[in-house]
Order: sequence, then structure tokens, then C-alpha cells
Amino acid sequence: MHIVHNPLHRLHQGRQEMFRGRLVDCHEVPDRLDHVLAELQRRPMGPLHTPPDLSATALRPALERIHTPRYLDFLATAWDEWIALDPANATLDALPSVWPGRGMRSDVLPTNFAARLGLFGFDAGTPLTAGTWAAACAGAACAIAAARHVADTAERSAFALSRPPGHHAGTDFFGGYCFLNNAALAARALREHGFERVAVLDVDYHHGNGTQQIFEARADVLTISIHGDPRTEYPFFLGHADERGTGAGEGFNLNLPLPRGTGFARWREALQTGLDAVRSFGAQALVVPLGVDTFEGDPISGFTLKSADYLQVGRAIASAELPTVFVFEGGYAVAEVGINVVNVLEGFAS
Ligand code: OKP
Ligand code: ZN
Repeated sequence: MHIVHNPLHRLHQGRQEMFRGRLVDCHEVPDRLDHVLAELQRRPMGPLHTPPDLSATALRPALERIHTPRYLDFLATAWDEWIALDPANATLDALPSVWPGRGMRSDVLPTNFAARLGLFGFDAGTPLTAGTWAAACAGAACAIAAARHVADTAERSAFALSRPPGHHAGTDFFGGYCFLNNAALAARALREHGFERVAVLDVDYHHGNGTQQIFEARADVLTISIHGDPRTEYPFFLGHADERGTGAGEGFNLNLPLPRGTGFARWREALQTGLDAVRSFGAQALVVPLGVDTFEGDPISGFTLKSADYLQVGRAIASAELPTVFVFEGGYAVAEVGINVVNVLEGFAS
């Protein structure tokens, strides 16, 4: 397997996120990725690569295929604007605290920075830091490089090992620790490099609301997500079973919500339902937003998969027999995240 690693991921290091009325330490920490790297050293799945150009400038045209210019412009300058407000802000992260509620406008861009932060961000748990933009751009470059490798070479699988994650980020919003939708960028790159029908099968604990929003009106990208029921689980406001896509995309989104507490037997059935949909769609390539926050020990999630189950997850995904791009998403049991991710890759390769 071709592994593309984001060497700049540590530039994104949030201090705190808002949770139940107080600021708490971030769950989405750089050590997560380093545990995956360490496990890949113990159990090598393939050589590690880094794209030659990780810059925002090189990436901009590719980003604009998924995200809006005004959103990208905001992210690119947000940190400078934040510290321009007050030099003391350099020791803090930027978190939104005001949002356009129902009946209010999102089309007029406020000049006030806090207002724009809330316009583009949908929660107060996603700190924007000095290195967020550079890390997110480098990560997006990794996801695109992984997709291009699968499209352009005989090697039929790749893994984008990057953070921050991406599947909650939409065309013009960040949230859920995500800024640029790496999986969507990979799917788009596959579409542009010879694959007519691409499926995204999101196995992270949380609904991939950003990916769904990005592709909801399209028939060429089937989006599937297996996740905690949004009636009780983050991101709460999307991910129900009756969301089937819109317009030309009707029938090309599949949500498989499961109750908190779901174990592997039932989760595995949902995975099979997803794989059946990938097959009936006639997908020519597959993108897997790979979160292992379905693990029993995850501190912010509610399924009970065990480490050994991830070998079976990988095997089941391999049964689709498709060129496959894995993109690292969630998984917050830091000590086990490497074992669980590499178990998926090992099961896939076996
Ligand atoms: C990102 B990904 C729970 C707060 C939830 C957001 C979770 C984002 C998960 N105490 N905060 O899908 O793994
Ligand atoms: Zn998640």
C-alpha cells in the first residue's frame, strides 16, 4: 500500500475546545498520528511518501473544486486577522461564539472577524491556530496525492495519513476538528483521473456531514456513512436515514445511523449494507474516510468495536475489489489508534 504522510501535521495543535460550558483539552492531538506512524514502523504496510509541493498556492485550484473561494480566502488569512485584532491573541486559539441562526443571512460577509469565524465555523470545538492552514493544506495535498497514485499506477490502494481530519468540513464551513475535506478532495481527484463513478464509504463514528453536503446533488459520487445516530451523537443536525441526496443526486447518499452502544456484530451488518450499495452503484473506485473512533475505548464515542475487529473491517472493505484510498479521520483513544488503524490496513492487504 502507498502511504502518503503529512509531515506538517504538528503545525495544527489546538489548545482547547469548548465542552459543556468550559474549555477542555483538545482530543484531536498530534500524538494520534504519531502513534499510527509508530505502529507502521512495527508493521510496515508500504513505503512512506510525501508530496513534493505542500503549499497553499500549488493546491488552490484543486481546493476550489470542493470549497468556495470566499471560504478558502477566510482560512488563508484567518490567523493573521486574529492576531491583528490583538497581539495577545497569539497565545490563544480562535474559536467561534456567534453564528447565523435560522432567519439570519449568510450571504453578506461581515467585516468583523468574530462574525466571519462564526459564519464559516459550525461549532466551538474546532480551534483555529497559527499552523492550521499550513497543516490542512499539506494534508489535503496528501489526500490528493494518494488518489492520484491509485489512479495513475498499478498499485491499487493508498492511505493518506494526515491530520487535521476532514469529513465534517463542507463546501464553505469548518467544524468537528475539520477544515478541508480530504476525502472529498480524493474522490474528486479520482473522478478527474479516469474513474466515472466513485463511492465514499465513511466508517468514522461520526456522520460525514461535510462529505454528504459536498456531493448531495451529484450522481457520480455515492456517499455512504455508518455512524452514531445523530439524534444523540455529534454532529446532531445531519446524518438521518431519510437523507437520500437531492436533485440529480437523489438516491446517491446512504446514511446508516446506529444507536450508541452498538457492537461489532451489528456494525458489521451495516458495513455489508454499505458495501452492497457500493456494488449496485457500480463504483469504479472507493474512498474510505477511516476513523477508528468506533473503538470501545474511545473517549468521545459510543460503539464497542475491539482492536481485533478492525482486521475484519479491512478484509470486508477489500472484498469490494476496488481501487481504494483510505483517508485518516477520527480515533481518540490515543494509545490504541495506531493498532486499530494498521489492523484495518493489514486486514485489507491480507
Ligand atoms: C471528529 B471526527 C464530544 C464533543 C464532540 C466534536 C467531535 C468531532 C469528531 N464531547 N466534538 O469525526 O472524528
Ligand atoms: Zn469521528
